[in-house]
Amino acid sequence: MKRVVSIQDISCLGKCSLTVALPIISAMGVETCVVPTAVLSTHTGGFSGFTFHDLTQEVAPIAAHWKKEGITFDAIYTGYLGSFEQIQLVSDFFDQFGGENTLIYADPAMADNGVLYTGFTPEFAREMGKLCGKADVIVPNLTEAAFMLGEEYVGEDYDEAYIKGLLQRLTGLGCKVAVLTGVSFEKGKIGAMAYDSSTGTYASYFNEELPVRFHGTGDVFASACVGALMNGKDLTGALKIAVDYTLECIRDTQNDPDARWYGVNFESAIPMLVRSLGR
Ligand code: PXL
Repeated sequence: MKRVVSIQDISCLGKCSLTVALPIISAMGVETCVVPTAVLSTHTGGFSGFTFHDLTQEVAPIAAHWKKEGITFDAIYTGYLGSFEQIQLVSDFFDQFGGENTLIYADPAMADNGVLYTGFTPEFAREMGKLCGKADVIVPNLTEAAFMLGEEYVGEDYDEAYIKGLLQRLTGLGCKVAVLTGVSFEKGKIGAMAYDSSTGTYASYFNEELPVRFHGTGDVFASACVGALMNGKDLTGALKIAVDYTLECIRDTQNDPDARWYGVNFESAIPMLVRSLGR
């Protein structure tokens, strides 16, 4: 069985970060270890008065213990990080546990729709860009990509040439593969496009775009995509599984009269995700 470690916060309610990564990657038949970087009562997207308990001081001791135990990982999956210090610690974690047999997979979860999430600055985004430069695969959305590169966010006004250029500039940060999420070239279709700088090839996959937006879909996509890669899928296959699953989650949420505004019904779509692996 493959073993992934996910390093990000745990938002106790709100369906994002570790409460999404753990169930999704586990359901895909992959052991999921965690390094919780902070405990929040909820995510920061739309709640006010959330609690925040920083766990930065735990990261190095957890890593040291695992090192002593001789633990290795097939992938290191990083998500939302709360400070420059955490970025540095995660960079150190890559140095300690990275290697030929370990996929470093970074989701620079920090922005959407042209704006940074509460508490982040453009300087933080550039630092996250440096961390992404150490990864094998990164999965930003268009806003995160622009902030990491210090570029203007172009909104929905772009074409395929722009996305290809953006992907190349992202791999210029140092990562091997860049995946852009939330890409749409055609009304009613949305998906992901990737560039593998080691082969100079692009991959993409699109499916239906529903006229709704929910919080947490980036984390759902990132978790399903790394789970698919750990199941031996190639890049195109992983994009397909992650896009189709994210769409199914959004559809289930849209069709649920009791759906909560703060996340998607990723749970009800898990059987579909597992079937899509063909296991
Ligand atoms: O979904 C990314 C995420 C993770 N963790 C926290 C967040 C967010 C997005 O808002 O606030 C704490």
